[in-house]
Amino acid sequence: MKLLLALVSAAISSHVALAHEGASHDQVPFDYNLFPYQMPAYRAANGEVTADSVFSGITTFARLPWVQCLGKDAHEKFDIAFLGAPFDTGTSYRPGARFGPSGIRAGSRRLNLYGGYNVPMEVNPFTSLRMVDCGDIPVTPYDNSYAIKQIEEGHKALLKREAFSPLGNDSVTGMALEPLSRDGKSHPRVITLGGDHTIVLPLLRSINSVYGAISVVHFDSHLDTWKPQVFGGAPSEVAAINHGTYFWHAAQEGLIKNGTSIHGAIRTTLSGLEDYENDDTVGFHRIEAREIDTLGIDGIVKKIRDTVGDNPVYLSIDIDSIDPAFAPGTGTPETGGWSTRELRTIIRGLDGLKIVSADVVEVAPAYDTNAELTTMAAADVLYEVVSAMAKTPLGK
Ligand SMILES: [Mn+2]
Repeated sequence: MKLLLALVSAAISSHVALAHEGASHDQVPFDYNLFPYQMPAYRAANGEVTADSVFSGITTFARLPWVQCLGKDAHEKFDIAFLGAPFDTGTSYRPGARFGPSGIRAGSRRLNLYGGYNVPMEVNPFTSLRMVDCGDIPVTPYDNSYAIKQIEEGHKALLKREAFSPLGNDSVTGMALEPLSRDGKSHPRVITLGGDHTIVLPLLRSINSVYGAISVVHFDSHLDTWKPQVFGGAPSEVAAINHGTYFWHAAQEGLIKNGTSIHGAIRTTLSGLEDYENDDTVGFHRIEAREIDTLGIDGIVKKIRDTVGDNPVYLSIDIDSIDPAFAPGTGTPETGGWSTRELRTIIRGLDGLKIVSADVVEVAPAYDTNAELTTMAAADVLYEVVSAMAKTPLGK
C-alpha cells in the first residue's frame, strides 16, 4: 500500500507539470491524472491523497481517462486509444457482441491495480505511453451498410491524428526513426473492442488509408476468409458482408498483403478442403489449434514471425481462439482451443513486431460466467498487446 501511495503522490505532483495545452478538465473530478500513472486519485478534505477503488466510478478500459475523441476532444493526442465498436448484426449464430466493449471494460478494471508493470515483458505500458479510452463509435443496429461506414469513419478519425509521444531513436544505431505510415507522420495505435468480426473490414479500410496494404496476424478458431456464396449464401449485397466473409472482401479490395498474413488457433469444420484452397488465394498461412501439441508455443511464435517479418502488422484476436473452458462468452464457440495462458504467451512472443493497431472481437458477455472469465481474458490479452506495443516503436 505504501508503494501505491508513493506512486499516487508522484503522479499528483507531476500532474501540474504534465497538464498540457488542450487538456480539458471540466468533466474530470478530483485530481485526475492524465499521464503518466493515469490512476484516478483525489485529495481528501484532510489533505491526504487516496487512490480511487478499482471497483468504483465510471468504467473505462483499465480505468484510463475517458477522452471524447469523437466529440469535444477532437484534438486530444495519445499513443494508444481504446475504442468500442458495438456491432453484432453480422453474426451467424449467437448474437450479443454489441455488449463486448462494455463487458471488456468491466473485465479490465483490475489491470493496473498494482501499477501495471508486466513482469515477463519487463515494461509498464501505462507509464510508457499515453493511453486513453475514447468510448464507443456510434453504430446503428438497423443498417449494416451504414454501420460499417460509421466504424470506418470513427476509426479513421483517431488513426489520422499524430501520436502524443515522439518516435525516438533506433536502439541500435541511435539514428532517428522514420514512421511506417505513407504520409511520413507518426500516428497513434487504436485498439478496437468488438463487436462481431465483421468490423475488421471497415477497420482494415481505415488502416489502409494510413499504412497501405498490411500483413494480418489473426487468432481465431474460424478462417473468416469464406466466399459469400459459401458462408451465408449471399442472398443480398448487405448479407454478403458478415463475420465469416470480411477477409475475403478485404483481399478483393487489396487491403491485405498477400502471402504475409497468418491465422492461429484454427479448428473449424469446413465445407470441404476447397475452403483451405480459397484461404490460400486470399493470402493466409495457417496454424491449427492442435499444432500446439506438435510445434509447441515456440514453434508457433516462430512461424508467425517468419510469415510477417518486418512488415507493418494488423493484429485481430477473436476471443473464440481461446477454448470455451476459459472463454465461453462468445458467438460461435469451438472446443479444442488454446488456454488463456497459451494465447497470452504467444502474444508476448510477438514482441518486436510492428503492430500498428489491434482488436479483440466476438466477446458476447451474455454467455459469460458470473466470474467474468471471458471479459477478463479479453482484457488480459490486450494487456499483453499494449505491452508489446510499448516496447516497439512504429519506426524503421
Ligand atoms: Mn472470427
